[in-house]
Amino acid sequence: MDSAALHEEIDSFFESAPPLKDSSKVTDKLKQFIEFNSPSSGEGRGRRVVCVTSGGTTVPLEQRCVRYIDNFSSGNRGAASTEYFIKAGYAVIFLYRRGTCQPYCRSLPEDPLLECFEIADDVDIQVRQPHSEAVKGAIRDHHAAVTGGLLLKLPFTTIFEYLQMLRIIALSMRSLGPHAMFYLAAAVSDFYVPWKSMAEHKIQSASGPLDMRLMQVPKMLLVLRTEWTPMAFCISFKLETDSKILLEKASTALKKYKMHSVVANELLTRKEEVIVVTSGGNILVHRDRTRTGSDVEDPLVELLVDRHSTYIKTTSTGSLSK
Ligand code: PAZ
Repeated sequence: MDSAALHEEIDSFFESAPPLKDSSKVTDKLKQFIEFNSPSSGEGRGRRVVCVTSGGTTVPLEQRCVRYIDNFSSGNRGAASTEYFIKAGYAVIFLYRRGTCQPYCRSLPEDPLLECFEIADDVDIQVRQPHSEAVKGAIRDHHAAVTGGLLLKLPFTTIFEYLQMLRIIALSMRSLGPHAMFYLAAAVSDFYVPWKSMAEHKIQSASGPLDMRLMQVPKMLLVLRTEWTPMAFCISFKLETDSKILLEKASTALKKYKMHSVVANELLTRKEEVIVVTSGGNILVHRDRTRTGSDVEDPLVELLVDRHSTYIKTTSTGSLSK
């Protein structure tokens, strides 16, 4: 597809999408967060800022949505990576699917409110003993990240919300130049029903089998990379279930969307290992199997932070164009 046709598709996607609720609030929050962490903030922070996307997008089938198509992602990758980026000194914009795994909450039980707390003497609420350390740790680390201006959390549900928010974030991060990074771990829908051709009310089963034509979601990675934030360091993810096609698909994405790296992972082994595909070759990254509870995101983020440092050095000495 040529560039004019792609731009036309993207414009039509945004024009027909339902307007993002609270978009001016989101823009204000981003402005404050980026100014606070910006190298030119004058307050000596000068942190790098990474946008971590996490969780899957939904595709509504009805405007007053009862049914939708979903993309698989628990949000564990994004939540864990956020913690490691913050540990490495980054400020994180966490663009996440509502209801998915959250940073610092990974070691809590699935239903933390009901499982971690109990009522004492019919009056006070207290933490139940086996969970006390995990709850204290989660509250302490989460609070420190948010109040310290290191973590901004922005939720999405649909593909429309996700792409509108990603564009707002990218445009806001432009001023950070090479200090900005995108770590695009969200599982983003490939097909969607355009808002204008979508049924308003719940589709009725009495009308027989459902025939539905889905349009392709325009590929926005190249536009993000070359127009929205052309100096940012960009990492995308590629998930496949068939190992035979994984690396080829990842290296096609690397070239097609001009990514700095593509992290290739298989559904079944994604928590054990990933392969970082770069123009200089592929790097296998696996979790430290000698430590129980270690995360693959630990060495992965370390590698990418290192590469980002090299990128910043080379762009500021002018030896690398974009
Ligand atoms: O969220 P999770 O930890 O369950 O899984 C992470 C992942 C597999 C969604 C992510 O690593 C990924 O590959 N995201 C991109 C998916 C895609 O190819 O669209």
